[in-house]
Amino acid sequence: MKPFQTFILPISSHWKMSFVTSGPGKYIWATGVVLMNLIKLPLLILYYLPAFTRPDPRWSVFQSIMNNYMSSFIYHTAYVEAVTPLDLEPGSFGDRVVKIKKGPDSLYTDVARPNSSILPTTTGGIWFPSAPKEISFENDRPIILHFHPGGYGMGDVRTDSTFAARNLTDRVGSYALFSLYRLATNPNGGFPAALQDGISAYYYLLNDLKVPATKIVLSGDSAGGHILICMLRYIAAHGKEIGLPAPLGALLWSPAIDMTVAGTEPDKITANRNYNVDYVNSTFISWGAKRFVSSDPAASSYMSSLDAPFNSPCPMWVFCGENELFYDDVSEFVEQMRSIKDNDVTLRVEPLTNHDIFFAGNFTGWKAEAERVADEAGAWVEGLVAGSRQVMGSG
Ligand SMILES: *[C@@H]1O[C@H](CO)[C@@H](O)[C@H](O)[C@H]1NC(C)=O
Ligand SMILES: *[C@@H]1O[C@H](CO)[C@@H](O)[C@H](O)[C@H]1NC(C)=O
Ligand SMILES: *[C@@H]1O[C@H](CO)[C@@H](O)[C@H](O)[C@H]1NC(C)=O
Ligand SMILES: CC(=O)N[C@H]1CO[C@H](CO)[C@@H](O)[C@@H]1O
Repeated sequence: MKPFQTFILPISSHWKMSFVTSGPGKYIWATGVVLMNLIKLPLLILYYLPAFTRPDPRWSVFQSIMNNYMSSFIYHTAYVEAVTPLDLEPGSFGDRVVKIKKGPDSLYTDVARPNSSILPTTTGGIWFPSAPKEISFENDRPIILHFHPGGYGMGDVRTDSTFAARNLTDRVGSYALFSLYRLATNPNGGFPAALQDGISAYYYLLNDLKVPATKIVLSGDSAGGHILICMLRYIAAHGKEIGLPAPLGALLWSPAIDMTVAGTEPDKITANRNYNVDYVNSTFISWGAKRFVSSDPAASSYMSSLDAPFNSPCPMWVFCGENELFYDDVSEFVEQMRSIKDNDVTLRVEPLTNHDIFFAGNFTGWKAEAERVADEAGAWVEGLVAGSRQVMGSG
């Protein structure tokens, strides 16, 4: 049940296109949405007091309300098609923002090959908790390259990544570089733009900063997890030929598995058994997916990994919440990946939680759970580090 969410004016789509998705209309709209959310707060509190009205009766009133707000927020962002431009200016982040140039042409082959509209370009990243002055490996904690969520439609790292980043760098690695990859909602941002940017960022760590691949953990949540799966598939297929080595490991937090048009069409999303307990709205998913998908038949396994498992270049740790819209896809993906010889895939499921608590848990009422899960990811990475130390010691 998603009560009080349709504080939407009954407007024609023509009016919407001309007013809401551009110019000052967007701000007027946003102000209206904030006001409506304030007004509905007392109603929501009353509504959720009896447990049976909550999305999941085991949730608290607070979790139910925050879920409602989160749902409303991402729905309205998608509704007004709020574009997040690629911002490479340092701003208040100073030297923590780095520009990342494209690598040599030979890095971008097969599905990542440039065409006249989508080609490797300068993008960037933001360091957490600070810019590394010099890369050293005290306590052997690896460097993390992370891809943020947002359905390929939104997410700017600056305003929304503190919780995830702090927990990544405090519990899992030493420094984390959050990629500022091209979003599909920007011009020429469809596939393979984000894959090209992921390749460039990984190459930047290896080549410009001279970080050994065995000291790099790749990480991504939601759509960022989708980018990461594309990268692993790409490294598996072409790494040897183009000189991109396997990283130490990969962390996939609530990854989006299927970004095809069929997989993200509204009927399929609303029919999902977890639709009513997740804040992810079909309008939001189709917004990014429609702009992201490529019609190139060679790229079909990159659009969705279902029924297209591959030999992962490194061990994978996969997290998903029991109440997630993506839960069934993630379980199936893990099972299929495990069916490939030598793949090492760990799955961690958290009861009750819905989408991407690693990113949103501080807001949606799952902070303690998110921190515990980050701890476990840290222990898993420690295990990999100890394993690689043993191999080096014995070699
Ligand atoms: C998405 O959310 C909006 C606003 O909450 C709601 O009006 C719409 O029905 C939702 N979409 C679906 C398919 O449930
Ligand atoms: C986490 O949430 C609290 C309020 O619940 C807020 O004060 C704090 O700024 C949030 N922290 C981050 C990093 O988002
Ligand atoms: C470039 O490639 C993308 C992805 O395959 C495709 O959608 C787009 O139409 C191509 N553009 C041109 C001009 O060929
Ligand atoms: C251990 C740790 O760093 N936990 C942090 C996770 O992120 C939140 C928000 O920044 C912090 O309050 C926690 O301390």
